[in-house]
Order: sequence, then C-alpha cells, then structure tokens
Amino acid sequence: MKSFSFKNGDTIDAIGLGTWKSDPGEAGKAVKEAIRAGYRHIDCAAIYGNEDDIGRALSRLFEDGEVKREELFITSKLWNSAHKKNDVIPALKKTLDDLKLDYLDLYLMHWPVAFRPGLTGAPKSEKDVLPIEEIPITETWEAMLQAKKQGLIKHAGVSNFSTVKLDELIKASPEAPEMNQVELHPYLQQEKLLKFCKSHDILVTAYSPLGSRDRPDGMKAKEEPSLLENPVINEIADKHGATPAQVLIKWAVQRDTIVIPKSSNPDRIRQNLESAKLQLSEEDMKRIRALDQHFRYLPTNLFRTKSGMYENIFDD
Ligand code: NDP
Ligand code: 1BO
Repeated sequence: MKSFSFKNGDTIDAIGLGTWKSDPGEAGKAVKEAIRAGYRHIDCAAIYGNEDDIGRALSRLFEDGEVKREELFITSKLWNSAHKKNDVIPALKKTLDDLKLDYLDLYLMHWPVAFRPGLTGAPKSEKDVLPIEEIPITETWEAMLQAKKQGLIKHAGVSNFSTVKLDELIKASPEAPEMNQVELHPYLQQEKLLKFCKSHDILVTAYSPLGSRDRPDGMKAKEEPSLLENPVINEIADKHGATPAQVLIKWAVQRDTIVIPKSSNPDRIRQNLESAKLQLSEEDMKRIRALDQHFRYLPTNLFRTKSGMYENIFDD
C-alpha cells in the first residue's frame, strides 16, 4: 500500500475507510471488516454520530489482538459548534472518549465555519451560525496546536479550506496545517489547490471520491453527473478488468492524494482496497484529466444563512 509521509516521518496509508453516513450499528461492523481486509487508516468525525460505535469495534479488535493501536491511523474532526478556544480540547476529549483512544493520529478542523457554541444538531435559525470573525479560524487553530503539544493528537490539519483560507492561516500561525481534506474526484480536480498544498508541504485527502451517492437528498443537485456511470471511467475499468470505483480510487492515489472511499458493504470495502493493485496508464490519466467540470457534490452554500453568510465557502 502506498503511503505518504508527514514532516516528522509518520506515515498515512493512501487508502482509508470513510465513515460518514455509516449508521451507528453498521459503522463498527464496517471498521472491523475494513481492518480485517487490511485497511489501517480510518476517517471519522464527531458529527457523523457513530464514533462510539467505531470505538467499541476498535476496542474489541485491540482486545482480541487482531490489530494494535499503533498500527492504525485514526483521523477525526472538530465540529463547527466547538470552534471557541476553550471548547476545542473538550470536544476532542469527547471524540477520544467515544473512540476509546488515548490519542488521534490526525485532528482536522471540519469546516471554516462557526456555529453557536454548544449547538447540537443542525442550525435552526440565523443566530445559530456566527460570522467567522466572531471566532476567528486562528483562535480555533491555536487550540488545536495546544492539543498537539499535549499529545492528544499527533498531527493537526483542516478540511474544506480554499487556497485563500489556507494562505491566511499559514501567514497568521506558527505552524501550518499538515493536511487539507477536500472534495476531489474527476469532476472536481482542484489542480490549483493541489499545487498550493504541495508547495506548502500540506498533504491532501480526497473525500467523496465515488460521488457520495448516499448523501441526503437535500444535499443533492437536481441533475447531478454520476461518476460511477461515467462512460470513460467504465471503459478504463473494463480495459483493466476492474470496477469503476477502483479506477476512481486509483486515479486519486496516482495523483498523490490520499483517498477515503466510504462503504459499509463488506465486498465493496474489500474491492475498494484492492484498487491499490491497479495501475492506470498515462493515457488513462490523460483521459480522466479531461473529465474535470468543476462540479461539487457537496453544495458550496451548505451553511448559507438567510442573510447571505457563508454564501460560498470555497472562495478561491
Ligand atoms: P463516497 O464518494 O465515498 O461514496 C460513498 C457511496 O459509494 C456509498 O453510497 C457507498 O455505498 C458507495 N460505494 C462504496 N464503494 C463502492 C463501490 N466499490 N462500488 C459502488 N459503490 C460504492 O462518499 P462520501 O461522501 O461518503 O466520502 C467518503 C468519505 O469522505 C466520507 O465517508 C467521510 O469519511 C469523508 N468526507 C469528509 C467530508 C469533509 O467535510 N471533510 C465531506 C464528505 C466526506 P455502500 O456503503 O453501500 O458501499
Ligand atoms: C456536513 C457534511 C459533513 C461531511 O463530512
């Protein structure tokens, strides 16, 4: 399995398991299946509501000697309602408690968006969403770096950050994020962002690599293009005796990004990991490069308020 290195020499496997939308009850099973199949990298988040279930599965695997904690790379994410400096470490400790871990390998600021501290669930009124100036990103970031100093996390990063927001954060902080997790797939190739991250030694993780078709309907555009049914992806898959999902996953890895396909189906969990064996040719990569259409599966205005706040999070 290809892996990527942080500046201190720690590594992260190129293919990890996504866990958004894996219901409590199925998330733990998916994580067990994945680890038994050979995954060593799991992507979690407090807002996914399944960290407790995943924690129980991990504890069981450790107790039964199937895997050791230090063999795994576990990521989680700080939710938008815990951005205040005094809320960050308590939120992280809740995640650690749920996952039943002493430390995280990577902690990400989930979105450059601030909600009313203490808000549980989705914002219900305008007052639940705060202008970012009220709790600046730098305040949240400083608290995340404190968590790193305390040994609660090994690496700190961000998610859904544009080049503009990364640049602001880098200029204002003693330490740059080590990771940016963003939506990336053939319809949204983000060349400019990748180049920016590479030049600042920021690793990139590709989310929704298969088109996130199990998203809630409210997050879907009326007529969105399907990645898994794209004719070019299917032709390349047929040529290699692979599946379209495997082509999409391997494309991400061959572009030097980390990728975290979500599945709660045992066969697809294995199939996705097996994409590591596939080798796409230069011609395949060239054909896929031509598919870019700047299309986002996650709406740009996911957190927009009536007054127009957070109209477009991706401001680059
Ligand atoms: P994906 O693009 O990974 O797609 C998941 C969907 O693809 C599910 O419906 C899944 O179904 C299906 N699927 C999985 N494997 C295959 C396969 N081999 N063939 C056909 N269908 C398949 O979507 P996500 O949006 O979940 O993204 C992946 C992960 O990225 C998330 O789970 C989360 O961990 C992370 N993420 C992070 C975000 C952020 O803001 N930082 C935002 C979005 C995602 P089934 O489960 O039935 O197999
Ligand atoms: C609001 C969607 C978050 C997925 O990571």
